[in-house]
Parts: sequence; structure tokens; C-alpha cells
Amino acid sequence: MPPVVKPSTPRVSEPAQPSRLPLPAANPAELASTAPFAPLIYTAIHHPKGSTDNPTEVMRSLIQRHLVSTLARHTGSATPRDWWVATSLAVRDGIHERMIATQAVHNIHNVRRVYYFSLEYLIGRLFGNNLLATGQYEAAKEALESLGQDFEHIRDAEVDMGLGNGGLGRLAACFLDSLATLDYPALGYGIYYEFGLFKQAFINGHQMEHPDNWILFGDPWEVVRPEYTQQVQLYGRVENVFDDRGNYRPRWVDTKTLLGVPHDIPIAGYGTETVNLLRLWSSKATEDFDLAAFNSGGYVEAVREKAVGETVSKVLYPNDKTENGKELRLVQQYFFVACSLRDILRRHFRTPGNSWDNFAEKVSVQLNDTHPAVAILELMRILLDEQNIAWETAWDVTTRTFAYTNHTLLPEALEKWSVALFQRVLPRHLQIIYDINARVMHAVEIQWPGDNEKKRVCSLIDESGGKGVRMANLAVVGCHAVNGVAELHTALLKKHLFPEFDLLYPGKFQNKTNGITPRRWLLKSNPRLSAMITGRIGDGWIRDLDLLRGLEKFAGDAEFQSEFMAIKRANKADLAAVIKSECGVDVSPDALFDVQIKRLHEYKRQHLNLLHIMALYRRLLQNPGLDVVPRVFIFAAKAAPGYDLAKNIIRAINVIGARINTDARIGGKLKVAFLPNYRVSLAEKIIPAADLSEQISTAGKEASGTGNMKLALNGALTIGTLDGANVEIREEVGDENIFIFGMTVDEVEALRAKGYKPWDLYHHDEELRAIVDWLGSDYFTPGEHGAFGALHGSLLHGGDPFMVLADFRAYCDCQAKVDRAYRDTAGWARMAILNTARVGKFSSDRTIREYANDIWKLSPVPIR
Ligand code: 26W
Repeated sequence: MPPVVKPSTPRVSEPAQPSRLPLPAANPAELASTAPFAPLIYTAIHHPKGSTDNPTEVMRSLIQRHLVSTLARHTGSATPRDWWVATSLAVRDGIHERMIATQAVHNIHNVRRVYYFSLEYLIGRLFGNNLLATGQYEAAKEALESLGQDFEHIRDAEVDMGLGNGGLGRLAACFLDSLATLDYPALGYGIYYEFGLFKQAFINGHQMEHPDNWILFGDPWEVVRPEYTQQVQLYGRVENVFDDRGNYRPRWVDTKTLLGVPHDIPIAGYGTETVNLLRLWSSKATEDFDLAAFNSGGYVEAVREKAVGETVSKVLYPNDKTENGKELRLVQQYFFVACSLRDILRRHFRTPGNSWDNFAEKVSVQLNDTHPAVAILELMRILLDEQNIAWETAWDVTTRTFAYTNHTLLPEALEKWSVALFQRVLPRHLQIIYDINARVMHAVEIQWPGDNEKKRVCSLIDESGGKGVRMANLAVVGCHAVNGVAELHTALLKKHLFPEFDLLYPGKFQNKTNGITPRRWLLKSNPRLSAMITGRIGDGWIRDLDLLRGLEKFAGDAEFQSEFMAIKRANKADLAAVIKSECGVDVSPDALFDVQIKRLHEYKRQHLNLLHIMALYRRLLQNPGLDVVPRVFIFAAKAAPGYDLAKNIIRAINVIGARINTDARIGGKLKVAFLPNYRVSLAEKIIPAADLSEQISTAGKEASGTGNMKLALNGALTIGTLDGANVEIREEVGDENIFIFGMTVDEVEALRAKGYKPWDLYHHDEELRAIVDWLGSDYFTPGEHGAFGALHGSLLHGGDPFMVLADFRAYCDCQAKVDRAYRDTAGWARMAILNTARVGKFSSDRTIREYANDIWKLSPVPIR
């Protein structure tokens, strides 16, 4: 417990009005802007003086105007970046009008909103997306071309907004797109990291990390909102104070203060007036910070302190999965959550008639994993300490407000903060944790009297080893709904991670299978296929992906098949050019493009893929005439900078791949390309060109996967285990249109229980043994012994934790089936078309509707 101070004279903080917050009065300018709302969209924007109604000409004059008046550029000397900024601003003008209108309608009608809390948003580029959303794509393309500019070149000037690690961050971005497209009142909250996910380069096959200073030259999409700056407290200590009725009135004192400045990114729905916001906080030191040190003569010290305040939003943690327990990360989590809650309270309490009584009716907060779960404690603290609201009422408001999505079962990814750290950074919140826990323990005692084991697993405090706060347990008890991200994942969540809570809170756990936005992952990234689909079934699929079922009837049509495959080939030719320029490797668009793109992690088993490549290479060396379908193995993946084994796997793929690529003995039948710096904009280039999608995680380890959905939508066939959403993809496309192999979850569990011995497999499978030995030798790295020692060691001495050897033979056999299937061009085309036609379920629009109906109880609010 914290060091407590008990002052001799009890002090009482002024009891606040139970149902009103002492918040600043509504900003009159803001109310003025919301009051006389009229549908005036585009009046100024689309009819600049002296121009015509022709959208291309309107766009051209807007671009030229921004080039001159905003960028001070002569058209003759404008760089691609200038053109990109000017065009973005031209589009943004209209988006801002819609954004103002949307917010006005939401405010005036005091609508219920959902707030998505996420430490990560992998937005990628906004240019093409916003042009498509607002129906100005063609106009902008023609306008730029009429000004002598190459549209693709201009598009490439945009730096990806890479404020996330992987699936969880990209899911948040897809959700924002669907929320706006479906007219749901929603706001995303997160951190305005100055440095996003590191840039990756390869040197001699090794991953090198470089800072991603994405914002260096500014971002035309964002608007800074200094007027909504928030203050948050951290550190300090709790004074235990009692009021004159003996009630505990703790005071959190001697805190440090941080300022949060909001940066707003508009999120334009597709084909609708709705424009929602993504509000990201950057941290600043307060003036007080400076003053104190300045007064004591420490000017330089003051500036240094200020810099410390500003490091909070400096950098995205590049880890997915393993939590490293760093203090700065906890501070980031609290900082953004505290700013966001204050912003929500400001919005709620400025509306006449709103009170705490209707707070949970107007506010629904979705926690993207446990990373923002400290919000539960912060709302409790505000209610208890600042509003003097009784515990039961406070807990009721809080639990009705929050819902939690779990994204992983991996134990090393479950956040656990040391109690000592919590005590230092958030001492009052730790007290609240203990108070919540006492009630949880009470509920467990009633349910299972005298059962200490049940108490141990349900406790918010992990007593094993160093004491830790279990954020997942906090999230489960502090939320009214908990969801997994695929059917299988949700079942495992209930069975393995939270079986006691599932009994304690029946109905709280539910499934929401992930989805992807068809706007980015088909319409924008694959214009050829999009145009073909629209030509056959109309463009309704863009907002209703189930309509792709209308393509099923063409699956056996020879003409349709050859058109479909011609598009795939053209996309492959485009990707071949990227591979040439990025990797220096020549590949043929006629080869089978076999794609594995995702974070580099042992459980995702890029090394299983590598072992198969080595097997094929070895067979070809032994028999150069062997008839195999020519293949290009395409990888893209970043490894967490501190994850040595993952980096060793990258090196192995790069080095072995380079050897294969230059070995004339195999006649160019195999090629390996590891594209550096995987990011959203690169994914958009790879996915439309894929023939085969590698989804080969150890069953039970991949919560859902979303790359699997993107690839299937673009007509790639999946080779995969029965893991995550692969299970549901199989249900949709049919068993005959997917390549499933390997152990099931039950088989994995049974083998683990029996005692898994990778050495037995090594001894009994001759080819496997030869490959593993090859990997352990210095064949690929002459003179550098043990270059892949980490990888080789993990497979044998390390016990092969993800059972790569156990699935190796089944994987090779399945790959042989793929090889045979690819030779049947018409059969392959049919399967590919059926994949595109049948994955409508995986639209994030469907996912968002399910969240809205089952968890948020949220209705669409169409603007106009
Ligand atoms: C450092 C702590 C930490 C721990 C876990 C950071 C990030 C995580 C995430 C849970 C990692 C992640 O992105 N999970 C992925 O979420 C996707 C969206 O639901 C799923 O499709 C993936 O299967 C899951 O791995």
C-alpha cells in the first residue's frame, strides 16, 4: 500500500453536484458552429468563382489554388510531394465541410456514440482512400494528368501512417472505415506517435531498423485542436483523508502534469456524408513544469524536463505479443486514456440535460485489447474522487460504459504490470484495483465457497513471482461484454483463458469474427478486379460485400475465367517490377506466386515455409529434371527489434533465398523474394498479385488473422491450418476450394499432453533430417558457422515449441497438392473465383454491425 499521510485536521473536498461535472462551459464558438446547421455541403468548394461544374476542372483549379496559396509553389517547380499535398488539401476541403456537418448533427441530436480506444492505428495512406470515398478519384486523376503529372507517382509521395504493429492496429483502421461508411457516430482515440513502426532494411540478410519519422514534413490530413488540450496527472502519492462523516476521501497529490494536444484525422465514409474523427493525442509538458525549475535558476533543467514530458508520445512500442513492462508504456496507456475520457466528459456535459444518469446511455467505449484497460480505473477514480459518487453507482456506470476485445491467447502477450510500478505511476488507481478485487474475491467466494484455487486464478493480482496486476482480469470484470475475434478463438478463450469468469458472468463472452474493409482491400488495391466485378454485377458490392456471391455463376465460365486470370497476371507483372526494384530479383509473372505476409513470429511459422522451400531446392539439386511448377516465394514481415529468433528466421530466409535465386542448376524454377519494410501500402501491392496465401500457424495460436481474408478476397487460395478465421474461411469457400493441412487444436493439445519429441520426427523422416542438418551447417554461410543457430536450436534442443516438425510432412504433402492443382488452369481459376465470390462474410461492415447491435446498442445516424 502507498505511504499514507493522515493530516491532523480532516479536510473535505467540496462535494460536487452528484450529476454535474465542474467542466468548462461550452465553447460559444463551437455551439455557434453547431446550431444553425443547414445542408450546405460543397457550396464553396465545388463552385469556386469562375469555374465550371465539370468535376475535373473544379479539381484542377482547387489543386492549382492550393499549390499557390497554401504551398507557395509555381507549377513548374512543384515536387511530387507538393502535388500530393495540394491534391490532398483539395479533397480535404470537402471532407472538412462534411465533418463539420456530421459533428453538428451528432451534437445537436445528442446521439449515442461509440469511442474506440486503441494504442495502435495502422492507417496506411489516405489519399486514394479519400478520393474514392468522396467520389473524386477519376476527377483527381484526370486533373493531375491534365497538369502533366503521373498519378501513381504522386500517390507514392504519401508516407504511410504506420502507427501500429500488425493485425490489431490494422483492424482498428478497417473498423473506422466501416463505422463511417455505415453512418455510425464514432470516434477513434489513440496516440499521435511522432515515430511510427520502425522502417526495415536488410543488410547482408539482417534486419536493420530505422526510425519512421513520418510526420517530419507535416500531414495534410490532420488538424491540430489546441483548444481541446487536456491535462493529466501522474506519479505523486495518495493522502488518506476522511470527511466529517468518516467517509474516505483520498487525495492524489504531488503529481506531475502532462498536457495532451489533440490531432484530428477525418475518417470519410464511402459513398455517404458521414465523416467521423480519429483523435490522436500528443504529449506536451505544462508551463508549470518550466516555471518551477526556471524560478530556481535551472533553465536548462526546465527545458530538459519539458523534453521528458514530450517523450510520452514520441514512439510506438514495436512489440506485438511480448510485453516488456516498461514504465513509459504504462505512462502512454494512462496518458491517452485519461485525455480521451476527459474529452468524452467535456462533450457529454456541455450538452444541456446530460448528467451522470445518462452517461452510459450516450457513451460506449470499446477497448482494443487490454492496452487501454486502465480507462476502467480512471473512470472509477473520476466518479469516486472527483464526483463523490457511491461505489455501487460508479461501478454500474463504468461497467455499462466499457467493453473489451481480446486479440490473443498467447500467455506472454497478456499484460501484467508490476504492482510496484503501478504504485509509483498511478498510486490511487492501484488502490481502486484492490477495492475492485475485494469485490471479485467476494463474488468468487459466494460461487465457490472455500475454493482458494478459484480465487487465485480470478484475482486481479498475480501473486506468483513478482506481484503483478493482471490487466485481462481487470478488463473482464470491468466490462459488460468481452469478445474474441473468431469462432475458434472465442471458444478457446472461454475454455482455457477465462473458464471461471465464463461461469461467474454467464453471457458476457461473445464472438465477433474480424473483418476487413472492401474499400481498401479490393476497390482501392485491386482496381482491375474491381472494375471487372462492377462490370458484371454492378458496384453494390462496395457497400454490401455479400453481393459478390453474384460471381459464383461465372466460376465455370471460360471467358470469365480467362479474364479473371489475365487480371491476376497483370497484377503479378506489376508486383514483379516491385520485386525487381526492391530485391533485385527477376521473377516471372507466369510462376505461382506463393505469399506469406504478416509479422514475423514463431507461432506464425515462416520457418515451416522455409523448410518446405529447402526441401524443394534439395529435391531439384538431386534431380534437376524434376517437374515442379515454377514458384516465387514472397515474404514480407517485420520482427520486433529485440526478438532474436524472429530476426534469425529473417536472415535465414534472405540468405538461403539468395542462394536459390542465383543457382543456375535449378533453372529458375524457384525464386525467393523477401520484400523489405512491410507496411499497409506494400500489402496493397502484394495482395492483388497472390496466387497462394500462407496461413500456417500452429492450430490454436492465431486468434483470427485478417491477411487471410484480404488474400482470399483477391482470389488467392489459402494453404492453412484449422486456426483462427481459416476455419470460417473454409466454411464459406467450401472444403474443395482451400488447402487445409496439419494438426487440429485437439491434436496439438493431445500431442503436448503426451509429450512432444521433435527428435523422434527428426530421426524418422530422412528428408526432414537432411534439411534440418543443412540449416545447422555453414553451407549457406561459408566461414560463418552457426549463422542460423538460434533457429536450428529452437527446432531440436529448444523443443520446437510451435511444432513445426510435427506438421512438416503434412505441409509438404499439401504443397504437392497445390502444385498439381495449379497445373489445371481452368480448375484453379474456378477455385480462385469462388474464393472471391464467397468471402463476403469477412467485410468489416458485417463485423461492425454485429458490434453495434450486440455490444454497443448503437444506431446509424445518416447525415442529411
Ligand atoms: C506488447 C503487447 C502487445 C500484446 C499483444 C501488443 C500487441 C498485441 C496484439 C494482441 C497483437 C495483435 O495484433 N494481435 C492480432 O490481432 C488481430 C486482430 O484481431 C488478429 O487477427 C491476429 O490473429 C492477432 O494476432
